[in-house]
Amino acid sequence: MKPKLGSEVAAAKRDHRPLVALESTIIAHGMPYPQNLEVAHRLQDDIRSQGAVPATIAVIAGEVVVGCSDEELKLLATHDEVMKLSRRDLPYAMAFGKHGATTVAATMIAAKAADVTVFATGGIGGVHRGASQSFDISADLKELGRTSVAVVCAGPKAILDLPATMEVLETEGVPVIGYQTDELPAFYTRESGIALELRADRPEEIARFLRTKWENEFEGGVLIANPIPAEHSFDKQVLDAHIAKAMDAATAAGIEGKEVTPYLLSKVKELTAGKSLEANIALVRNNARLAAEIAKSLMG
Ligand code: PSU
Ligand code: MN
Repeated sequence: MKPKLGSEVAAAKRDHRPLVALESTIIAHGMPYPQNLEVAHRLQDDIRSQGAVPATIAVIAGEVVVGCSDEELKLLATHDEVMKLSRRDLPYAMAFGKHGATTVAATMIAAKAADVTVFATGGIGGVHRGASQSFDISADLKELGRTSVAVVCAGPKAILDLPATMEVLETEGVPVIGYQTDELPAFYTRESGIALELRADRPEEIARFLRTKWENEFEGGVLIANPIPAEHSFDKQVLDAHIAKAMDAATAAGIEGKEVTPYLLSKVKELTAGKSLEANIALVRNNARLAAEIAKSLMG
């Protein structure tokens, strides 16, 4: 795959400046308009103000773009026919000239193709609760197993089966590094009750780990788990109750497959009177800043 580079990204590559990839599913399917467009811009600015260069990734009219322009962001945020693209969907969108927002899996593929190895997102997909019946396991996990990109996230969302998600990551050989924490964060909460064995307290330590991993031919991704800032964190019990309700609603409405994640997200937002969206924005921005620091460290 040969992605089209946005002008800022192309210039950054020429000047050997640090780059941070951003996904677009969060824009097209993860948040409502107009917040989604505002957030898309704010994340790019957060990365720039840390001295790195943002590369938002999507498919526009069949072309894989690394470094979306303002017009392309606007299209993703407002157009009503934007596909949600994971690994399996990417070549379809390319073949038929579709617009598509990239999930964590597809963003990793395009980022790697453009030699961008640090990527910031909100939460990754994982093993859904009830997966032993539904087989609903996000392609993000397999992608992390094979594609050498560091993904900075706030942990898998508690709508997922977290212990099962950790097991699959282990099977796939994906290191999960807690940033300044010994516990897996769970997106809206800083705690999950799941201990992490790998921890780093500074961006430089993460950069050192990535260099060691990839220079020694341990191909595959790394998950950096960066807890939501404390002032935005939800109480775990309260959140668990909302999630249980959202899942009941999803079952009652017969929601399946790739619709599940967006549905649960919007339901939780309703149940928390919008507070979950604010938290979502705060944690992605926090991840963008950390990713920029890691990318800078990797250059040095
Ligand atoms: N988590 C969020 N917001 C999102 C997603 C996850 O908080 O928008 C998106 C990401 O793009 C992730 C995708 O890669 O959902 C996973 O979808 P699925 O479970 O269908 O693989
Ligand atoms: Mn799924």
